[in-house]
Amino acid sequence: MSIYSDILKMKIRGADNIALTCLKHLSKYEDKKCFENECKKLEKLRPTEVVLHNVIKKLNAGCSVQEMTDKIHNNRKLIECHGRKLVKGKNVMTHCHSTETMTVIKHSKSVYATITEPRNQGIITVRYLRNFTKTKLIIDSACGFYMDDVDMIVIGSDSLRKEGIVNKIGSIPLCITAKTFGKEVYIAANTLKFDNREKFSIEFRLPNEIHESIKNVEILNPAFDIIPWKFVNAVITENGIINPKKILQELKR
Ligand code: RI2
Repeated sequence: MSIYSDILKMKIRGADNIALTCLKHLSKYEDKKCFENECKKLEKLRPTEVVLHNVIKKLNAGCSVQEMTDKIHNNRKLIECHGRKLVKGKNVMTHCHSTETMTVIKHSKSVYATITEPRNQGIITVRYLRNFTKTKLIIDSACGFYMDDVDMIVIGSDSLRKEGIVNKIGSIPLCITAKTFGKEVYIAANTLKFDNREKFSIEFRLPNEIHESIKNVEILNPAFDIIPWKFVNAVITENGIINPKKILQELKR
C-alpha cells in the first residue's frame, strides 16, 4: 500500500497523523522540484485538513522535518496539560476520533463517544479510552438522549477558520444540542490548525461509504461540517485555553 492510498482510504487519518506521516515521507526528497511536486500531491489527498498545508509552509520557511514532527508531539502534550484540569471529575461527550481530544478526555470521569457515521471512527475512540476512563458508545443520533448525563462536549478540529470550526460531519448537530441543553463546548486543536487559506473546500467522500447506489437517489457524503463560533466556549491549544474572540483575531479568512 502506498502513502496515497493509505491516506485516501483513511488507514492513516486525523489531521495531525496525516501531517506526521507526510513529514516522514517528505524527508526522503532532497531535490527541490521533486519535493514541491510531492507536497502538492499530498495536500490534495485530504484537502480540508490544514495541518499538512501549514507544516509544508513552515518547511519552506526553513524549519526541519524533525522540528515540525517534535512540534506536533509537543503540542499534544501541552494540550493534555491544559485540558486535563478542565475535564477532571466531569462527564464528557465526544465525536469522531481526534488524537488531541484523546489526550484531554482520557482524564475525565466518563466519556460518551458517538460512533460517527459513516466511517465509525468512534470505535477507535472507545477502544483507546476504555483503558483510561468509563467509556460508553452511542449512535450519533443518541446525543440528545444522553446530553443531560454529560457536563460538556470536547471534540477536535481539522481546521479553525473565520467562519467556524471545521470538524467531522455531525459536529454541528452535536454542538447545537449541547447549547440547547446548556452544556459547554470545547475544541482541542493546536495552532497548526489555524486556517488562513483563501482556497478552501469541504471534502466529499464516495457515496458508497453511506450506501450502495440506489436508482434515482443522489447520495451525499460530506466529510466535515463547519460549527459556527457562537456554539463554542473555547479552544484548548498548546498555548492554553483560548476564547473564540481571541482566536478570531488570528484568523484572516
Ligand atoms: P487530530 C478527523 O478527521 C476528525 O474530524 C478529528 O476531529 C480531526 O481529524 C482531528 O484529528 P478524519 O481524518 O488531528 O477522521 O486531533 O476525517 O488527530
